Amino acid sequence: MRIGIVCYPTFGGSGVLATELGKALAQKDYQVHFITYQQPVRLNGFIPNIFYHEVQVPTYPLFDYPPYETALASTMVDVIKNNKLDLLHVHYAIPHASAAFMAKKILESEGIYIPVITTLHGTDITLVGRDKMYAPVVAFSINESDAITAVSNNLRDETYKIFNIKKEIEVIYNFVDIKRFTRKPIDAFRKALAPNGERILIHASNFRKIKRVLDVVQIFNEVQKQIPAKLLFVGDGPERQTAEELSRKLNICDKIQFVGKQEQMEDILAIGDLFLLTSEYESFGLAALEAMASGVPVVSTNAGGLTEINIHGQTGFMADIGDVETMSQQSIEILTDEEVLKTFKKKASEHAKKFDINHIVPEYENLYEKVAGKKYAAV
Ligand code: GMT
Repeated sequence: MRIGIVCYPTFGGSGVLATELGKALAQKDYQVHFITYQQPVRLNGFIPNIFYHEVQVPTYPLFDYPPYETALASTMVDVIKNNKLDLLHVHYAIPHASAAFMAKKILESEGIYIPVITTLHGTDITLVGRDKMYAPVVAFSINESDAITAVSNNLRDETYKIFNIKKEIEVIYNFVDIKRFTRKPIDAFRKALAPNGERILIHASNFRKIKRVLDVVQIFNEVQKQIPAKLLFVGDGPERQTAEELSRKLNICDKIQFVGKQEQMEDILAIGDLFLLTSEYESFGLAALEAMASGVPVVSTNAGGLTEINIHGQTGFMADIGDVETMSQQSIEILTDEEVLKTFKKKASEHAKKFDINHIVPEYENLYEKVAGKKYAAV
């Protein structure tokens, strides 16, 4: 089967998920065509069965805002026609679902039928998508998709609450490649960061406001008062500077490292003892799942779909959004005793197996069969 995948090529979870899905499909002999404005971050090197088509957006002095969506729809049309794609799978509704609708209609006028699957990832619904400047287009193009998936039950329910969606939304959870994330810790790396055997806490995100990274700094501040510890901040974004300022103000900046955007998350997580995710909302929390797969327990908020992956008291703990005090106590509870920590680590990695790539990718394959089946029936 020939599949077009459209996603954001950056470090965000939706792009990561779409890229890992494409790579897994290519290994199973699907022909996968990525259509994005930049090479997706986890798509490096030559991979058989994978093709990358860059969306070029011509500029013109008249354009204050270059029309990316138009260029994307035109590229979709070109790639679908010239590579005889069987279906288009778009990740993140804005503007991918509406561009796909446009491409579908153009092709229809030429007698070509292309089914479209839209996967909803989170802020495309709960934050940006509900903005009244986007909402009508988002709702319309979701409804026009041939199949819709959401990455958690919470996101499915939120979508039904926010928009008038008339179709079924199938939940297909995010996944992780367990084999890849069960790395042995690199001793030299651990020693460089925590030379005296300190516990290592990790937070990874795009540092958007929704992640509440200042809560991470506050929690760490409380933890390091009780336990020798270091904090690793992975990623970059708008709130990084404020987080750095707070760590200087609290006089703990020698215990915190900001390492910026990193590709080898499996090596970083392998040296971790605890993952902190303090978000105001997470449709799923792929970063937390990758931590768990690496045997790192998670202290998180109980926001959105996090309750569907983090088991309170087993794989970590959860608390209300902004409840720094409880999350600090929970972190200390996990990190103080070696045996307790071991038990949490074991449970975290065991539970992550439920979301292994080998269980979840076949769910997408089944959906492809169903949707492409409709295509052949329509021809
Ligand atoms: O979390 C982000 O800011 C990135 C965002 C994205 O769209 O790339 O992540 C969303 O999709 C991920 C993959 O499905 C989910 O694991 C994240 O929970 C979700 N983020 C939010 O809902 C805030």
